[in-house]
Amino acid sequence: MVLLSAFVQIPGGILVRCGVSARRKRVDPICTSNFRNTGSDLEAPFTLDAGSDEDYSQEDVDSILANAGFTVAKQKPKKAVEPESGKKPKIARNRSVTNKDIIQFEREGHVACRDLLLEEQVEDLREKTLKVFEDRLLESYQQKCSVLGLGTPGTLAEAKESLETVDNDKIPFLQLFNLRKMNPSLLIPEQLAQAAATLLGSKRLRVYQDSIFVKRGGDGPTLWHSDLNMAPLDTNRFVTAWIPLHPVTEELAPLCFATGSHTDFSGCYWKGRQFLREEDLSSRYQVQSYSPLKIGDVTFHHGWTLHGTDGMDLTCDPRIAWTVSFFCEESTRLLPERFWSDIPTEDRMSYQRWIKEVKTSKPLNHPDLEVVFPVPKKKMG
Ligand SMILES: O=C(O)CCC(=O)C(=O)O
Ligand SMILES: [Fe+2]
Repeated sequence: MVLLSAFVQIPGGILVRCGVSARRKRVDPICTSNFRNTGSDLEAPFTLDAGSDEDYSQEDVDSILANAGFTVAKQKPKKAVEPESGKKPKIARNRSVTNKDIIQFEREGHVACRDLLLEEQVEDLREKTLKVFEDRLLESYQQKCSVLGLGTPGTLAEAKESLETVDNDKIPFLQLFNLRKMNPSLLIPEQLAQAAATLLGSKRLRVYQDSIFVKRGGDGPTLWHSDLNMAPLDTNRFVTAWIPLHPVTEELAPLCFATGSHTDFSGCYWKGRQFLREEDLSSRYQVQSYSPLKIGDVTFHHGWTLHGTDGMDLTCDPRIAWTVSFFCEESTRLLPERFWSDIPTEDRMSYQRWIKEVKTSKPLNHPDLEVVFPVPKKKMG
């Protein structure tokens, strides 16, 4: 299949960017919200399938569009990325985000991209993230103690002793932030950044944080929450990729999503933002997980989507996931008075460094929040 893109004019004089499948002779409009968000600049991220075995000219594309009743607009489409003949594409790509994925993400606030990553990529991520996690175990325990109001213990033994005073059910997982900063060879896979940019309809994307979640046998549920509720960002354009580092079945606490909650403005008035955390949400939302998930599958949830998990049975092996959260570059830092008062503190260890160094209401161009899309040369996996 060859995918190219072109701008076409639909009745009313509106320009829409379309994906054109020359072999299948099909034209699919790219999500119109991308078009709206980018205003008069119609460039939007669009994945081109690099594994083509046939070459189609612009004339072919134009004639497909004309047959489909469209008028081809003057803007030139981006050139399709073709691998050099006889060579494999540099980044092995199992699949990329489809228009259906984009629409599902916009409507439901979550989507699973099966086989987005290659098995060897996930194995590499597992090895590197677990090594950092083991080396920094104390930090992870300190974060947990601090979130639970138990201060900052100086040793692992002290931390474990403190946590023993807390009901297991109140400890959802061990977590460590920004492992990519602790091991520079831990790279964000290109497919991930590309997929996130496509889902958000963003031309430039930064990383908010990466994080490992180690949910051990006997750990309690991950309470309902939305990631943006904990992030000091002024934005609606934020997405988290959840990457299981091994196959995840229903017993291993897959992430569950409250469908449509990212656009449910009245949800906060229903039970109150904090009270929602332990609520059974099934009377208001369709709650969905994507289990079983296999290695290479990735789920994406919007920054405002409510999500959580069940607790883990005592006999279960740890369930381990690595996550990367991305936001569109035009987002700004929230004013302290709008943020600090009643916001859960889970992410504080993650942002405490850069938050002091960026001005409120200004673009977040801090080196800790690096640009990952467009994909920088050399820096990604
Ligand atoms: O893995 C978990 O239990 C929680 C993950 C989560 O909250 C997230 O990815 O945003
Ligand atoms: Fe989350």
